[in-house]
Amino acid sequence: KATLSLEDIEKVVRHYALNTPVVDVHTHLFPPSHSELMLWGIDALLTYHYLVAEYLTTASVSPEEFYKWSTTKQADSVWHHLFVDRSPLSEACQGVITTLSTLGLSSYFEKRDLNGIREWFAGQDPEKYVDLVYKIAKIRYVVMTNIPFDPLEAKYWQPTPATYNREQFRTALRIDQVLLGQWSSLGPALDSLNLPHTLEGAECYLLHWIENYTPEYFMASVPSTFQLEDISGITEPSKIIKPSGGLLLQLVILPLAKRLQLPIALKFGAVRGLNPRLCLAGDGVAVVDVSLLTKLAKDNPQVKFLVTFLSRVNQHEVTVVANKFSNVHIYGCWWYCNNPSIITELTRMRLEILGTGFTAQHSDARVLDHLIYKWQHFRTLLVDVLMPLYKQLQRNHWVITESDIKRDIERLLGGSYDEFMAKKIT
Ligand code: RAT
Ligand code: ZN
Repeated sequence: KATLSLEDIEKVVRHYALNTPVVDVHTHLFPPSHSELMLWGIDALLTYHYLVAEYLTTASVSPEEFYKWSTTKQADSVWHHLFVDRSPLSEACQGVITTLSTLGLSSYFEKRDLNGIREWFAGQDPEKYVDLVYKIAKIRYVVMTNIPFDPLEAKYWQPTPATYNREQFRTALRIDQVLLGQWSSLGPALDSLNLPHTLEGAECYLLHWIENYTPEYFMASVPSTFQLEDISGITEPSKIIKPSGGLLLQLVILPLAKRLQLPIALKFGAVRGLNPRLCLAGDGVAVVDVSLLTKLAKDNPQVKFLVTFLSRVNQHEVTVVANKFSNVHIYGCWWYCNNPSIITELTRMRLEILGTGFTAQHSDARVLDHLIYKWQHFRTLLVDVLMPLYKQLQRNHWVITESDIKRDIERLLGGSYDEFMAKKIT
């Protein structure tokens, strides 16, 4: 084997980090078949909730007033406030600029010509635009977030699912309402299938949607108030009416996950409605107790857990948990951790503890075009994180080939996820 020179290592790492097709394990995207649910284009980009939060902290308009406006008016206002009156320095603003620039629209920048940009998007066909964005961002496939409790979404799946390109979009069964034990949503959902408000009813409901979606995994945001229950004294589970989120997880989700070999993706650390006036833009972050994950992983060795944490403070501890349990797989730098400074630190730390046994990033894209900047920004940072590690190996005479680097980067960008999903655990 011929080892690469330091200079060649740099070239090869850059090439594969920037060009390897990725699996995007968590997004909020929908295919064109889901019409209004598919968000794309400049107005959707400008009204992304990350930007709305940034805008509302300094604009002289109340959240209530802002949310009454049309999307076009909201987008106009965000553009003027954050891109014309100020430089777009934040990561969310940089994302818009990277996206437009990559699409070849930088000629509109000098005049800050939002309407010119709008005209360009108006000329795109949604189906072809998906292909274009996938090509630019080099996406193998994305996993959607499919919420059966949302009637706006459910109508695209029932009675039979809409036709879309299943090679581009895969499904995930999102069950936040279940972990919350939110019977105001669960009740009507179960009623729609004439099911009782019991553990069995909940199981039948989930089985119905698993058959409908054929999901990759269950996904839920773990509420900061979430608690496991003491189930040792429960003799007649079928008699429990409107069980809590803890009971639903312990007596329905975990057994289903084990029986069907369906992993559970858990998201820890979001504080919903930190400022409720901001609606979707109002969620915050909290440091959480990682021992809940450890307990779940230890007590359920035959269930796979995909996990991500929102607080930077939790990252080191959870990486150690993933280093101890083969049924725990870390994915992505989530939301408030999806900033270059934190991505760099997190990815380096994870590599140092886990090698390539994790999924380095997910986009969390809500707008199709997000795939462009979120992946471009991450890929560039990955080059800088990997370089010193390969250089150190090379200095110590470890033979490094192009195919080694290709293999490692493929793992970080989706291969480790595929391996985790496919492996047998006992
Ligand atoms: O990042 C986001 O867009 C958040 O609003 C959340 O949706 C988060 O990613 C989640 O899936 O809970
Ligand atoms: Zn998300």
